[in-house]
Amino acid sequence: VLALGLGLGLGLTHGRTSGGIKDTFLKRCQKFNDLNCQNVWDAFQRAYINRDPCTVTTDAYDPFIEAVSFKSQCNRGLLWSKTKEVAHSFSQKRDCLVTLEDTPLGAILNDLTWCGKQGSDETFTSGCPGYSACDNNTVRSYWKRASAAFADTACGDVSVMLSGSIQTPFDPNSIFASIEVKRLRSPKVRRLNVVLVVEKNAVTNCTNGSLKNLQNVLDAGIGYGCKEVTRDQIDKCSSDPEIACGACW
Ligand code: N1C
Repeated sequence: VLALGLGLGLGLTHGRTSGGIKDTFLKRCQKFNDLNCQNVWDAFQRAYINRDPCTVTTDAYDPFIEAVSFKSQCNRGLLWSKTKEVAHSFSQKRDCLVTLEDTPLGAILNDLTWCGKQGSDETFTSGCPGYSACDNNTVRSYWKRASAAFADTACGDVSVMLSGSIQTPFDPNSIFASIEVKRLRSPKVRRLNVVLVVEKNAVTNCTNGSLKNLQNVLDAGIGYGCKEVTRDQIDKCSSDPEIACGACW
């Protein structure tokens, strides 16, 4: 019993797919009319099938990323870090800003967990190592690779929603800091606008030290702006299409 308990606690059990993730994947994929979803699924699986779930590199997803290439998002790209829920609730209701999850690469895999196992040709959806359990984690490598592809399509003015409820809104360990910012290049990208989401429990503002670091690592020639915007203001704009996007903040 102790061994079983430990096994469960350490996440060593493997849940089998009963077609669950494949069904979800294909259903979400089919909303995008121009995709051959069976091919897309095959390319996706090839990244991690029959591999130890801690040895999947970002490159493993290259064929999948290529199968789902997407258009560039001039002046509409919305990045986020620690603000997933508010960023998506806004971008899903308003067309003026687009997150990775509004494109096939993000929409198909949002909130899913998957991994393979050496010696098996199945996809597992439980018992996969946790997000921070290992460097070449199957799911983490995917978000790193997809985020890089999304940042590569950014051009013009780019927005990022960061959280004013934490001490380090620009967290060097985040995907936003470690992957996306580095791929924003002048002159293709003109400006980065930080929307610092301020809720009642706010602990910081646009003078935050980590935001100075953000300005320092931006490619020379990319302009920078920061605005503190209350959660209420964002929600109001999400739900009222009459408000012009440019007047939201
Ligand atoms: O590490 P983060 O955020 O800074 O990553 C966010 C950043 C966004 O700009 C997105 O473009 O990277 C992209 N991205 C996703 O689109 C995404 N969807 C779901 C990164 N991670 C994504 N996830 C999951 O959210 C991922 O599995 C991981 O658990 C979080 C990243 O959250 P974060 O630290 O708030």
